Amino acid sequence: MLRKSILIVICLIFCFSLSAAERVLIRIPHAGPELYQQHLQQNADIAAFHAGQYLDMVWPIAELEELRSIHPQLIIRSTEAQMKANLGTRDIPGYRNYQDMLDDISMFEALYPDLVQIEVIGAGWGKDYAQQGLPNYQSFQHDIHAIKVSANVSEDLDKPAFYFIGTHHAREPISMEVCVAILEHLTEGYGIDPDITHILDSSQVWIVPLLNPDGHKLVIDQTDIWWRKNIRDNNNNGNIDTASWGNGYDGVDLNRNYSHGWGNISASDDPLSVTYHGLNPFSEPETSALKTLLESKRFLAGVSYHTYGEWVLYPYGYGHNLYAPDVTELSQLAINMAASIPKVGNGTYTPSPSFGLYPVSGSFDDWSYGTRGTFSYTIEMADQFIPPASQVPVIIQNHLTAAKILLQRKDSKTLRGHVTDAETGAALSATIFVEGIDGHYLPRAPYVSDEIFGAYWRFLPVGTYTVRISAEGYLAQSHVVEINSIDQTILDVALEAAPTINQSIRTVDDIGSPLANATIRIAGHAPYYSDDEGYIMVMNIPAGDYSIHISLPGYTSIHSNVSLLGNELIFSLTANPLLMDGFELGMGNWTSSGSWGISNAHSYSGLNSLSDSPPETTSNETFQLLP
Ligand code: 0X9
Ligand code: ZN
Repeated sequence: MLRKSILIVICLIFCFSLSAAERVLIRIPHAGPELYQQHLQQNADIAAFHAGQYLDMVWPIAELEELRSIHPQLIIRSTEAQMKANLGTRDIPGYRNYQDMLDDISMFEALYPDLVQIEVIGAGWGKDYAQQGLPNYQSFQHDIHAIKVSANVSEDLDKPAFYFIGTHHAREPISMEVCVAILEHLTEGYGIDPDITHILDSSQVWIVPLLNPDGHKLVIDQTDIWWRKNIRDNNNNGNIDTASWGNGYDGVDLNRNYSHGWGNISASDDPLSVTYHGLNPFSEPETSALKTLLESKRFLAGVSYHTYGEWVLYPYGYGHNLYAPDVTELSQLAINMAASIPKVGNGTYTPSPSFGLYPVSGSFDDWSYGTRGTFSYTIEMADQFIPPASQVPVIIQNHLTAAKILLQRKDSKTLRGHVTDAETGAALSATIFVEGIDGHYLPRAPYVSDEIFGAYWRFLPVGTYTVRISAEGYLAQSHVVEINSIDQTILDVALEAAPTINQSIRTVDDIGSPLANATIRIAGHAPYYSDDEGYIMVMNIPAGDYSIHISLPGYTSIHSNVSLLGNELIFSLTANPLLMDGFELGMGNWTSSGSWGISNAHSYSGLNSLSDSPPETTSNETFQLLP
């Protein structure tokens, strides 16, 4: 009895200390994909999902009982008060604010000037608005910093690049802490630990610890502990509208603002939503700053840190079942990294394609892999958004091995080399096409050697491959290479300038009759039009590989990569069908004679087909009308 009344008192204290408008993090145990889909469609703030294990959501307290009546097993994982307490103070190791972060990275730059260089790559909206004189943004004047870590850091040497990014999402501040820990680990280990020494001698590591400094301030200052987005002033009222616990009218979800698949699944066009994708891809200063950095050099691999769920995710994730062209090695590296990171409870992190968590569109990882070819990972750290400050040192320490596994990936199962002009030795930007991996049905940018050094890198599974190296104006070369698990395979290629040729191209129809007035587009040339005999003649073009597009109204266009070597090329175009009819809606398009009619006994597609004696029962009496 006594115990019961104590429980009631505790419960009352607990309940009254929560305001009705407040949100809590709830967990529905054993949730399946249907429940997840249902809440996704209702635009719920989904925090984490492991199919069959749990669905975690940020939920308004006012609507908690309603949800509990449907899911009595529901539990509250953390309250706002707990999350605030978790942030701790800097007296014990805890969460840094913007200034702490800046002081610390500047300290490493001062301590290790040959290894560390800080660059400002952009600023959040806060700085822009403050400079416009808006009073509410004066304490939000934040730059975005990128830290280059490499031996002889001030020189632009021929070293492949890697990245580690923190805080796309404001309420995930440990993602900044892990980035600073990587900086600390690499700098302190250089010259002492042979693995780290080798990493910094042979590569450049770029760390962007705080991509979303404005949003991060809202969380660290406890203005809105659930804030996820940046602080774009969506309603132009000069105020930071965070009043509704993460769902404020302002802000863009930076991890929905990239161009790859932008604006589709799990991204909202409602500015109020926590997953608002912004006005257009790269509408935000944070995402466009990162884009500029990542396009400035070849990044081989990198991690974008988030919380939570204890996952190592790899592309693609903009739809279900999208297995990327490099899936074998993308997943193998994820498996290796995941196995090295202990969970807060038992076991190690779970490797998965990103869609295995849930598909999202416009994300950073898909853009980085899809348009740059970078092996890009999302690591969902920890088992809650803001783990207690006292746990932070252990959790971030647990991620250092995985970071080094990523950085060491280039030392084995890798094809690399330089492409140069055979005569002058100048570096060439050439395409490195690996048969059996490239030309996949899911697009991914081609791997290209860089203009300054002519260097290229490919992570490949162990095996034998035919590799084709091509550059406009040069004769392409094919080479067979062996990739092994011990070290790198080096293939340096000197391309010969292609002789100029006259190339004749002919366009015909399916039965070989000439097609006049077809448009032939060759990359880098003005369009050509075929003559009455179906011919075009391209004069004085360097022999080599070209992308060609041929079109003619009424015919299906052709887009293909071809070698132009001087011998005549013939393209046959297939006429578009005048009418396609699956007979699903009856015989309205046709006049029949005799016993012709519709049968549903067999069909090419759909339910129906045309038959000379319906209803048919055996297949040889029914035929399909193909276009
Ligand atoms: O939804 C996200 O942006 C990430 N999860 S989080 O809880 N930290 O917000 C997951 C992104 C995974 N990437 C893709 N599915 N492409
Ligand atoms: Zn996140």
